Amino acid sequence: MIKDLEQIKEFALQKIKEAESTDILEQIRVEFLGKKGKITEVLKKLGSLLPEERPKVGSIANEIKEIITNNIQKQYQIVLEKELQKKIEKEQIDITLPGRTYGNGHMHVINQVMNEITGIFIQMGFQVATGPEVETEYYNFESLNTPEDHPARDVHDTFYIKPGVVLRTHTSPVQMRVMEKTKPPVAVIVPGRVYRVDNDASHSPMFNQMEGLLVDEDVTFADLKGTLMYFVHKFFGEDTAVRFRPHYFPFTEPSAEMDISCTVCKGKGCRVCKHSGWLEILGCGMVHPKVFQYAGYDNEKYQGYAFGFGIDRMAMLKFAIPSINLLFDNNLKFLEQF
Ligand code: 2U9
Repeated sequence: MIKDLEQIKEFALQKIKEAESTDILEQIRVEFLGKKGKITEVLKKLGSLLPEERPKVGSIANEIKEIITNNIQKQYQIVLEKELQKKIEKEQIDITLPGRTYGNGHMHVINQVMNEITGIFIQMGFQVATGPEVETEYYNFESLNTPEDHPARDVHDTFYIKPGVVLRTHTSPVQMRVMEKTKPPVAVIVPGRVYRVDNDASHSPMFNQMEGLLVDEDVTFADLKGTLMYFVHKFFGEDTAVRFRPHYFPFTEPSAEMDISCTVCKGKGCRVCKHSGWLEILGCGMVHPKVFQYAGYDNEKYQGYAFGFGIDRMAMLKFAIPSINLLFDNNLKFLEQF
């Protein structure tokens, strides 16, 4: 029996030495020291021995139990250390890997263009003015010499909030408000959102406009031409040609529209300029005497010029953007190009 016990011990120690995980060590403990374990099985046979042999065999068995227990504990520590090491290696973070980068946002192309245009006029001495987008019919139409029966005042062209109150159809009411509060000389530009009942590839019900107004003594149409030509050459390039065509606006007299040589074909003729070589970019004129009367200005003493254009249209022409909707869809693939 002692021989059996010695063999079991050797066998157990060998297995413990080879064990590579804490799970296996637990299995070994059960296999040798458990209730149905190998040592227990031997001890069960103790009764078949002579009474004088029992204490000796019993004490050897206990000794072996202790040796196995100690060895399992020692190996347990070694294996645990190794397992921990493996886990650390597996979970190691490579701090030299480049981090995740997040693209920087940037200004919307409309704001970029708005700032560039504003900058050009500020350089020339204009001040920036803003005003409400919900306006009275008086400031939006009447004070600008646009009579009640004018087609622009129709519900098919203007969004009415309630009788007498509209979403402004141009930024002109701001200039009227500025004139009411300020004595000439006045030189303002007014950027802002405007609203019209209109929706197709080149029209959106909301768009961004920039208007300008200059009032002083001895102001002529030549000043207007010079200012607008300076602006166009700065914004579209020095080689841009301009031409003025007579037009009609209720708030200016005389009035004109200004064209520039096509930004795509440089005037040769293409699809964008409908083979004319020219692109219409703005409207302008000398402030109508009646508008000065509404503002309380002496229309004998003062003259003024005014102009207006769509900022979205300017951006479309500068960057050859085919549809105004692209500017408002917020598609990042489109916007990231600017
Ligand atoms: C006051 C007096 C006169 C502003 C002007 C235009 C001509 C014009 C349109 C062009 C395309 C706007 O974006 S658009 O639809 N504007 O053609 N605007 S003169 O004249 C004024 C404004 C205010 C007190």
